[in-house]
Parts: sequence; structure tokens; C-alpha cells
Amino acid sequence: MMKFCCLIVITLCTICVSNGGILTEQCLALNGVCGRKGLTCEQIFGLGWIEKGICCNKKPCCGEESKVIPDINHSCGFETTEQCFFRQSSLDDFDWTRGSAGTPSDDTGPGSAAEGTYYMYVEASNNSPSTRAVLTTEATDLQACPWCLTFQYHMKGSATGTLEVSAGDKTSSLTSIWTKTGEQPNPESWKTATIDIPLYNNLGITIKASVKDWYTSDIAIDDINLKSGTCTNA
Ligand SMILES: [Ca+2]
Ligand SMILES: [Ca+2]
Repeated sequence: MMKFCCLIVITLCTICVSNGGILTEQCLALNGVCGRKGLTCEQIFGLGWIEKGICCNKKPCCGEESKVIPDINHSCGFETTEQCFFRQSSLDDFDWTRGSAGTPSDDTGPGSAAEGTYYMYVEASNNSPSTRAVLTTEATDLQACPWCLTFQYHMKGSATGTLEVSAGDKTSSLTSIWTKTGEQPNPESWKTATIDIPLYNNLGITIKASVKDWYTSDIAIDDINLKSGTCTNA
């Protein structure tokens, strides 16, 4: 029976390669595309997929037994004080503040939430230039697969600093993958960030706001969603 199964796999691999990686529901390629998302086996299941050069070796296969990418969605709108999957970091200079209906400073910050009533913001008035506040997923186990991160952000104020998203293996170091600096166009309105996060083992993601100058430097975020898969296919 095993020999019969292996023969089928090898045959399918041949078909896949000869067709330049046509997608099917089956797990086909040595390290070709797999499933409907157009991702390599390693992108979906991580290193080791082709450990012995054979498709499906020791890993869940993209067939009936497992899904191509598990359907996972983490979200956080800050409507309650329950812990979000993004939490306050202690490896920074100060914490984000949960707020609603404006920030204490005039001419900066949102007038209302992007979603619901509450959002998170950095209050620049109390914090010196170049200080930063970080939200991190460090305490959350995130599966090794590609993710699509979206959130709403608000950057209004003549001295607005920088909002930066970084991702990577949290046991080593993170890489900056998205940055906005300064007051944004049409600054009264919330904007949507849509960020593809590639596959990492031990994935960690941070959202960091840096204060550029004194009080007109508030930055707010709301409605964070992290969905498995790429943003194109999510
Ligand atoms: Ca909200
Ligand atoms: Ca902090």
C-alpha cells in the first residue's frame, strides 16, 4: 500500500513540474506551488518540508488530511480592557493609552475611534522626543504561515513622528516591514494599513510609535486584524 501511495505522489510531482506549477488541491511539487494560494510548501509549512526531497515528507499534506493554510483570525478593536493579542511591551519608553473621543492635546490625535468607541494612542505631551511605545505579539503563539496584518491608523499633528511595523523570528531579531512618518494627507481621517507578513518560525510582530517632538505628535491605531494567508488571497 505504501509503495502504491508513493508512486502516486511521484506521478503527481512530475505532472506539477511539467506544467510549470499549476495549482491543484493536491500536494504536488518537490518545492513548487501548493494548493490554491500559490505558495511553496516551505512557505506554508516551514523549513523541513523537503527534508528528504520528497513531497509531503513528515509534514501535513495539502490534501484532504489538512488545509492548505489554517484559517486563523486574530482581531483587536480595544473595545474592552481584555488583553489584546498585541500587548504593551516593557522594552520601550512608555505605554500606549486606551482612549476615546479625542486625546488631551489640541490639533493632534483622532476625534473618534475607527471602529467602535475605543482606540489606542500615544500621548506625545507627556513623553520626550525620540521616545517610543511598542505593542507586541510576543506573548502570543502565531503559527508559521504567511499572515495579512491590517489596522486603522491616525497620524495628525504638525510634529507627528513615526509609526513602524516590524516582524520576524522573535527569538532573534525583527525586521522593519512598514513605516509612516509625519502628518498624513487628509489627517482628520483614519487610514488603513495592509501589510503582508512572510512566513517566519516563532513569529513576532511589533507596532511602534515614536514621538518626534512635543505635544502635536499623537498617533492612534484601532481595529487590528491578523489573518492567515497573504493579503491578496485573504
Ligand atoms: Ca475600537
Ligand atoms: Ca511600554
